[in-house]
Amino acid sequence: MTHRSADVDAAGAALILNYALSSYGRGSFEVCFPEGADSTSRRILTSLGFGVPASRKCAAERVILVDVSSPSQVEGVEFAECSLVDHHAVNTMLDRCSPRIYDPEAGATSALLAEALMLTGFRVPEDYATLLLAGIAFDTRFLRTLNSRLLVVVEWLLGMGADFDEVSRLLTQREVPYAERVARLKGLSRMGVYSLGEDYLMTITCVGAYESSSLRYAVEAGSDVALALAPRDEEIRVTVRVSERLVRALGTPAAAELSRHLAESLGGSGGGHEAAAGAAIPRSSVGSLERVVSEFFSARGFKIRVLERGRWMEECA
Ligand SMILES: [Mn+2]
Repeated sequence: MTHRSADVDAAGAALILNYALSSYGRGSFEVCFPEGADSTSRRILTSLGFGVPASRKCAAERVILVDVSSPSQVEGVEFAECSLVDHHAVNTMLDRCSPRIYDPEAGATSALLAEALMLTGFRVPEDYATLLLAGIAFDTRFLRTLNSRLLVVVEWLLGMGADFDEVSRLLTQREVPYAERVARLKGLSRMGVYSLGEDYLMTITCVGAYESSSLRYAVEAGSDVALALAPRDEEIRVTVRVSERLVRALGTPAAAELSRHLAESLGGSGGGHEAAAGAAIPRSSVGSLERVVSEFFSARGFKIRVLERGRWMEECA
């Protein structure tokens, strides 16, 4: 049994444990996910051809808790005895369950179980190997906390046929709603591009909605300052992002200051954080926006040049 809303690590660990125990042919095992699986694990389980256990009441005489670190994660689950497999740094179930496979250094419960199977000479089928690798990748944020022990486990899983390309694809893919994709693409196609001094770039665009989503792409594409304008009745909502390097170079909360400057110069309100902020300005002031942004950066020693005017101004006028 996993914790509530099983994540990929919990789901992978529970399914492989069930597979391994059932393979020994003794006893009867069943996997239960209290409150089902979360959306990422549902997607991964389905794509890899595993069924997604339905959300239901979990109850048994004896349970093996997998990736569970506290009683609140299994609230409502009925059991008399428990065993435990887990890797959380803090686990308040340790006294309660026996036997335990517990190792806070393991990186993921999937890694802990894969390692145990590897050391016993067990072989796992390809789809299970991929699922375990997905659990490991999920909990270690794509192996950012890699060490030689984990690398050996990953190598073993790859040897069993785990498909890392598939894991990356499944873990990074998010279902993006149609309207959000339209907003991002319109944002890109209308974008104006400006140079700020020698080494920095600014972009301005106009979208109907999903400003943050568009801005993420503007920043990822190289904007140090990115503005997304969205018309709302008589107002324009301006959302501002400033790259980490420019925040560092300026040494001041640049996004918030720019937003405040826009509001003060154009008549509106604005504020926020160093790298993310926003303002609302009158719709009639769109024609002055370029000039006001220019003033702001000139005052900080940056000369602005137009590299590509784009169509944001017409679209947001
Ligand atoms: Mn975990």
